[in-house]
Amino acid sequence: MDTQKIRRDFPQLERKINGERLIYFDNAATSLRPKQVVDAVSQFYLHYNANIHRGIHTLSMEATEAYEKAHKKVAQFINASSMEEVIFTRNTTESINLVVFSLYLSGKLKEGDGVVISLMEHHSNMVPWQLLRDKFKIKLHVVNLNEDGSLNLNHLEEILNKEEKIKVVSIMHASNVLGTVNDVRKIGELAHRKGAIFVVDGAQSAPHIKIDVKDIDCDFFAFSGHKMLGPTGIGVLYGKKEILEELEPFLRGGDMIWRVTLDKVTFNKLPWKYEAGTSNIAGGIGLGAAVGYLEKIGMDNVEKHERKLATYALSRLKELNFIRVYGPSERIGVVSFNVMQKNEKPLSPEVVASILDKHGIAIRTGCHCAQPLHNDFLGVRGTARASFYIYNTKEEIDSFIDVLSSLKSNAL
Ligand code: C6P
Repeated sequence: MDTQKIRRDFPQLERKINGERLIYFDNAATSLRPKQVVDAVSQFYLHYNANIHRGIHTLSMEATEAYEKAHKKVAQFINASSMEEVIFTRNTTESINLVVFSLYLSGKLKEGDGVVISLMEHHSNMVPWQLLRDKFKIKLHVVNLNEDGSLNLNHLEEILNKEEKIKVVSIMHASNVLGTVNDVRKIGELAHRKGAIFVVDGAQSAPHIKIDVKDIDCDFFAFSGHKMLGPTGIGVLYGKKEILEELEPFLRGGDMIWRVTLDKVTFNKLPWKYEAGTSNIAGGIGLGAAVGYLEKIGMDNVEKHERKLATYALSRLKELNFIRVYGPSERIGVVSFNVMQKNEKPLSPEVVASILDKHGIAIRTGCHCAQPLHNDFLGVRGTARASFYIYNTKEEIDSFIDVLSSLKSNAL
């Protein structure tokens, strides 16, 4: 993998921030986009802009073909059986909401039924299920974590053995705070043994790890385009065909119908049954280009590169005894930490981030949309987080460590 060659595709990396060359370590929030993705989007807008599935004129057919081709590319990327199993949404959040409300509307979840999530979940895989709990009396069970930030599989088994009516297990593949990669094959096995539907939040795994939905054997897999070089406003929900056929769509209107009378509606074929209204056509085409870009590099190479960076960052951070790092040693390229003061309280992560920003280094701070994880497990209000991607280098990590080192004498 030629990182220097890859970097040339990302003009934003040339930017100077506060007089310093940008070091972009905020990839878990959103990645940068290569020229190839921006070009694919602008080609659509400049040369064959038209609505899809609605015209027989040349432009509409070209746009339809490109949009459908993007579904096919994504299907291949995650090893889905066909594009019928690939629904384009706005993002992971919308994908999970689609699952939640389609299951409820279809009567797959009723009062007294149970859903299992975990304490490490992002709000996107927590708040929609809480709505079912609060409004429709669905029971919500939360799996605890082990001390090192891995999922407590014994606790999951305990819940599945004890509770009779568990209908859904919905767990993240990789944590946006701890970097933990969950054993989704094992979790899926346990869920299916119970007869439950298995939903995976893949927002932090699809950009970084080769995904094979058949191998995971999940029923749903949700992810976002903008974290994997694609445009914002485009996301994916993979669903097993037989389940998608059976469920009712919750977003309704144009394009998702086959026939409408004043009394009755029949739905369009998959995946359009779940894509109501005019789609984010340019976004879908851009996502297709992003997937093509990643495939050229090879997802195994992407993962190897990031794990190397994460291991290097962890070893360098260990040199700084005033830094507390959260999460297990085996992880994807996400490192959350706090700078500890002499009084054992963390220095505000926002102060740490603004000092890094002065040196052109972009990281994220706060609770990363995982407040229960911070409050009930980490015991801190927030953390600072560096997250890596294909264009990041060890040298950038060295610069990051240099700035952090200076905090010992300057800030504490
Ligand atoms: N996490 C982060 O900085 P959306 O916003 O819908 O594209 O993705 C939501 C989401 C769901 N699950 C996980 C594990 C995630 O990490 C995210 C997004 C970003 O950590 C923004 S909060």
